[in-house]
Amino acid sequence: MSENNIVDKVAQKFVELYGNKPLVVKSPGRINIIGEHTDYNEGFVLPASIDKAAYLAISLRNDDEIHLRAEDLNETFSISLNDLKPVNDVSWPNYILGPVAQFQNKGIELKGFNAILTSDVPIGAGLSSSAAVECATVFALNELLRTNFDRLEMVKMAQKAEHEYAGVMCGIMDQFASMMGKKDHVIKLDCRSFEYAYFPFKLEGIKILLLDTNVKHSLASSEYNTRRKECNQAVMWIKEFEPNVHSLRDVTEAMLDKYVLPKDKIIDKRSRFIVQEINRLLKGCEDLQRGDIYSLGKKMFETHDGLSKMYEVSCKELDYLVDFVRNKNAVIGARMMGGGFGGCVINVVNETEIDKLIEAIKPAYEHEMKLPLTYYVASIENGTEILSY
Ligand code: GAF
Repeated sequence: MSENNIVDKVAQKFVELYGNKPLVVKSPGRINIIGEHTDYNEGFVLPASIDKAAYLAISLRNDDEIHLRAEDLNETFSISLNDLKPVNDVSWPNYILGPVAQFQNKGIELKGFNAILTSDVPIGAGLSSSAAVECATVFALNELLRTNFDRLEMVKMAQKAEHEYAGVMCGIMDQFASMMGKKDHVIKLDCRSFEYAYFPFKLEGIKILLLDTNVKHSLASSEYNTRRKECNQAVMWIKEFEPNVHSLRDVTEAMLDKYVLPKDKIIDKRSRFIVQEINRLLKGCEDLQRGDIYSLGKKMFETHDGLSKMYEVSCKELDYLVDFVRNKNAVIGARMMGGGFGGCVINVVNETEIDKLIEAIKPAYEHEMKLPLTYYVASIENGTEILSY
């Protein structure tokens, strides 16, 4: 469905249900070219917002009630502002309530509201469907309550919402990409200083193809939090001898050899991947600046191998897809994307070869994994914006 149709449909439904015209905010999902699990280690990432987004239609009420509807699930949920807390039995309201709590935490006087959510970001595909909803909610409330937070502050509020209401101790990448995206550009973000630069990413004859495994293994969020702890443990060990080290961003492989490897092989593997990945991204940005997409593509395969064998956040479905496209002319670079344990493989591909590739890989995957393979050609679009008032 086109964006205009989505907005018309959600606005019309809103009028039917609540009797007034809503504000409609769109916030997109994201891809990440390279730099995975580096954000919470104060490294760099290279994401972009895409043409799949969450849409929130919303208007304030005159009381303390919050009335929510998830249009795609045909579910509703209500709560009072005075009783705000994470919900246990369903997850989607948390991506709206978490952001509301951030306004409360800042001492802002809130009002109740009605909202309808609809989204075409596939859930569990590693495209940040949850960050998209969080960013749409923060942005919409900032507008309606006239709180004037800047985009970076809103990114931080959306990230905190994920920590507190979804229980995933995520880094800043997903919310930053959703909020700050720019059409046809990737964002090189320094996750320590929050300095960022846009790099053009629109190459003649080259497309981004997302292959969705349609699997999300349940250990995704618990393993995510475990990886964070493993990285922190390595930093603690190194810090004892190297006081200027604050995060894996400051660490070299020589330091890992000296202080981490002798103590714990697993923690060494995890942190070594991060140290290598930060360097790989920096070199990958140089490739992009030189227009050498083939060199960047090679690094994407290296990233996948590191995520699979060292960081151990891949799974057999993701590995199958990456191995299938390895050494195929159609594919310049491919790797699993996002937190891991399922979701999408991002492929940088030659446009003319896409149909042939799908014809080969779809039946092979479906036969081997007994799961459907879905695919999207993603375009890079602007970040969070108001679509209608
Ligand atoms: C998830 C998290 F939300 C991000 O912050 C990031 O750490 C990513 O996994 C891995 O790079 O999407």
